[in-house]
Amino acid sequence: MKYELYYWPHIQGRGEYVRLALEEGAADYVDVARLPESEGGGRAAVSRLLEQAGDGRTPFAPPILRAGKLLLSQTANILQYLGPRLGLVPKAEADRLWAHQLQLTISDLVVEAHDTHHPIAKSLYYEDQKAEATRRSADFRAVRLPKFLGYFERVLKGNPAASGYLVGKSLSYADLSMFQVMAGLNYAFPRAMTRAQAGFPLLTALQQRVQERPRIAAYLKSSRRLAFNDHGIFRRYPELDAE
Ligand SMILES: N[C@@H](CCC(=O)N[C@@H](CS)C(=O)NCC(=O)O)C(=O)O
Repeated sequence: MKYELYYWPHIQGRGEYVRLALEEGAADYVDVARLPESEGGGRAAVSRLLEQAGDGRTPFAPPILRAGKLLLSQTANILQYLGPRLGLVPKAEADRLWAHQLQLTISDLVVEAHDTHHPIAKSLYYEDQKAEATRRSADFRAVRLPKFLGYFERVLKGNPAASGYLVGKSLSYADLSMFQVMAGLNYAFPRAMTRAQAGFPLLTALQQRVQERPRIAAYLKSSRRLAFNDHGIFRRYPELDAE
C-alpha cells in the first residue's frame, strides 16, 4: 500500500502524529503537499481535497490520508486505521479501544495547547487576542497542563505490563503522539515544563525512548521533519510561558 498524506506543508501541526506513525511503521508514503506545486503539491493539494473529495465523503480539515480507495480524516481516526496495519497497536479489541481513547484525549490536549495562543478565534491574529491568550495560558500552565500530564503519567504507572509504554507491552501510535506532545510542550513552555518535569518522570522517559528509536531518530534528523515554528499548534511566545 502506498499512502498519501495531505497536510499543510509548512507546519508540523496535526499532520505530525500521522507522519510519526508512518515513519515508525516504515510505510511507503508521500507527503503530498510538500511536493512542489508543479508536481501537484503545495497548499493547493490540500485545498482541492477539501473542496471536492469526489465520493461524497469530503473531509472537513487536514490531516487527510489516502489509502487506496479510502480517504480518511480526523487524526485519531487515521491512527486507528494505520495502527493495526503498521504494527503500532496490540491485537486485542480492548487494547485497540484503549489506544484510541488515549489518542482522543491527546487530541483534547492538543486543542487546549492551541487555544493558549488563539483563545478567541483562529481567524484573528495572535496580537489581536494577546490579553486573552495571557489569561488562558496562565490557567493552562497552572491547571490544565498538570491535569493532562498527571493523567498520562498515571496511565504509564498503571499499565499492568509495566513496559514504560501507554498500551500493553510495546510501543503504540499513542506513544508516538505522546512524544510529539511532550516535544511540543517543551518547545512552547520551556520554563513551565522545566519546573513541572520532576512530576512526570515516566513521560520524560517515554519521550526519550521514542526519540531514540532508530526510525524516529533518523526521521527527526531528516529534512522530512519540519522545525517547530510560530505558525503551528505549539508556539514559543515567551510571554505565555511561566515567569
Ligand atoms: N479534530 C481534527 C482537527 C483538524 C484540524 O483542526 N485541522 C487544522 C489543521 S491542524 C485545520 O486546518 N483546520 C481548519 C479549520 O478548522 O477550519 C483532527 O484531530 O484531525
